[in-house]
Amino acid sequence: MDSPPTPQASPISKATDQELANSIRALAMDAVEAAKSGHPGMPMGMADVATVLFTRFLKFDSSDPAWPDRDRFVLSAGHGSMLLYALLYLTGYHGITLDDIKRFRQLGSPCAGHPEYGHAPGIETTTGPLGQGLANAVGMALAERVLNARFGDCLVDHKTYVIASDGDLMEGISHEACSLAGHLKLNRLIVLYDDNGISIDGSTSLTDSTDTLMRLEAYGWAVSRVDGHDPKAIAAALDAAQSATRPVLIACKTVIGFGAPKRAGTSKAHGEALGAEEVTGARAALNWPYAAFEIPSDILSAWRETGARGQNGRKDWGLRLGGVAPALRESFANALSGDVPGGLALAMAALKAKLSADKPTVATRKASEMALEVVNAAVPETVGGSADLTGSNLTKTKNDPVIAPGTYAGRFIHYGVREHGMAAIMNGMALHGGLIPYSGTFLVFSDYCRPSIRLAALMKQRVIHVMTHDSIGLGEDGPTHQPIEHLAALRAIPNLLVMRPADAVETAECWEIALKEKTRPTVMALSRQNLPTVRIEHTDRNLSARGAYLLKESDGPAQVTFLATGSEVEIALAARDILQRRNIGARVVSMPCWELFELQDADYRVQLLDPASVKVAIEAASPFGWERYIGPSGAFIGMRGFGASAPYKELYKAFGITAEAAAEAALARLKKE
Ligand SMILES: Cc1ncc(C[n+]2csc(CCOP(=O)(O)OP(=O)(O)O)c2C)c(N)n1
Ligand SMILES: [Mg+2]
Repeated sequence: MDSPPTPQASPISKATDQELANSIRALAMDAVEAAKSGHPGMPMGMADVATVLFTRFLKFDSSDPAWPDRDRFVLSAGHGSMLLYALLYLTGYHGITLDDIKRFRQLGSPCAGHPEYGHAPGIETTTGPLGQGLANAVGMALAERVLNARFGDCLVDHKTYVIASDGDLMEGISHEACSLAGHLKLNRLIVLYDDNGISIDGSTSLTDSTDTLMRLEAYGWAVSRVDGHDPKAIAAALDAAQSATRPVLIACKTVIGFGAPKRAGTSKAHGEALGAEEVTGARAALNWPYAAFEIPSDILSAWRETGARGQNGRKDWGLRLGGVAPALRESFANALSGDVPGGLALAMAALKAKLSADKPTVATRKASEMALEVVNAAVPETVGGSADLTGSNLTKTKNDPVIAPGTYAGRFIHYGVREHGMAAIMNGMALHGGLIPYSGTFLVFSDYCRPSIRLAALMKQRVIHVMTHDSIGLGEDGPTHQPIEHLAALRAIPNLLVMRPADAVETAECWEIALKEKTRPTVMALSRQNLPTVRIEHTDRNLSARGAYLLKESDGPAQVTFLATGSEVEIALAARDILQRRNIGARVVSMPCWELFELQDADYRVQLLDPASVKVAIEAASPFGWERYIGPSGAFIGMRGFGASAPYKELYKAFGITAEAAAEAALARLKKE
């Protein structure tokens, strides 16, 4: 389509490849020197590769960083952030100025220590935790293919380029993400591997004997090796990559800290300022006689030309968009807007009314499947998946075709047993735009996804994790599979919604909230075991949206408030009945989402928790965090250690998570008063 031409010599006449690359090197050295902290080695080593990529291959237009059909560029080795900041400044993105670069790593500068999504246009994802960017890129490349299948070459036809380091490829997540990319034949994914043989501790030979090319080849990738300081060789490899039928890894042999007289090729170049003497020496060696932060105008204008190189392509794309059928254009715009269709609210209200009338006794994972049937019919952007637990997570609805190698028109991804990769790939899909990824695994394996969930929260991305088998209620699989501390650990992540619905109605409500949350990821903790419908009176209002609400008022003055989530709401209701039979007024508060509750005004929170009443919290998990709601005098009914293997009803009894125990705890505290 409109891929840029790929001539073998730099199309920019005013400056040589070397001058262009040296301007990156100089900015990196100078910024790190000014900050007295940072990583000069990687940008200096990969400057030649980045120059070839940006001047001849990458499809972008710095005046329109959000152009949907731009190529994505991911600097997975985020410690080399100055490479990206230099490129964004030099190519003319509005968002990073020379002054910002002079304030590298200082408070308020978009040039943060590691690239942060949202700090400046052109930063496609937050990187730094090694391996994550590479896995995000797999998600971006997958999203591109899925959207291409929906909207055609005419609107979606771009590539995803990655710069990845030794560390990126050593991380386990790179296995998960790259093996899936190979399986799915994501041939528009092109990784430039900074094969410098150095990491922080010294030579990579200290710890690694992997033949990385053989490894990636075994995953189904096309691999090649080039001298990373030879523009012609780099261009030839990138040229060949354009027509690949598989994902591509180009190992670029480079010298870390290229140009620094003493530190080049050593781990000393990795992560500290070079020092005045070394910087002076590098300037001489690189034949770069200019002052700190000075970029000669002919070199800067050559870079700016590069930044505008994609303008015609972008304009042509705009014309094509204008020329497609209006319905296609509209659905493309809807997908990119990230808004959920207005019809969702009505459809969910109808589902809730039916559920409240039918009162099904179903596991909330089953209720999630029921909700998803409605969601997926109303929201074309959702793309589901599971890490090899599809039949347990129930994330695949009836009419979801599977996304398979070369066949991307589906809506469901078999991620395989790759939880970490799955979560990072989902982040990449969300960052790409146009899709809403959701997935499934067991809640206990949230630990395997946690670094990526944290980054989704940091980047404000809407990804939805369906995590089933959410307590000892899963029964016989035993303590290895029974989450205990996981809810507390997830609740500790800022900007993450942790939802634990009590029944089918709350589950539908939670799905609606998660879909509408454009700037927060959600983990939905769902039961394996059946639960009764507790919301038997229908209201169109989404009660779960307040995070916690009064499910059952007391008869008579309230002396006790039971607080519960998920499968333990049923137990709270039964405990209330025990007390009411003894004429003790007790109310039940369902708390499907603490984070949303914390956002309510103080009046609502105080009233709901009713300071005058004795508080008993019930959750088949760690008590960690409940102190804030029950106070020093309240009681907690839940887990104090790991679970055990047995039928779940026996486990609830054995661990004392029963209505009787909850009622007893309340009575004991009432007596003390
Ligand atoms: C998950 C993770 N672990 C550890 C680090 C700390 N760290 C930053 S860079 C790096 C390794 C550096 O080696 P390499 O990736 O080859 O980068 P180079 O020194 O070649 O630039 C490490 C361990 C990190 N950023 N992320
Ligand atoms: Mg390295």
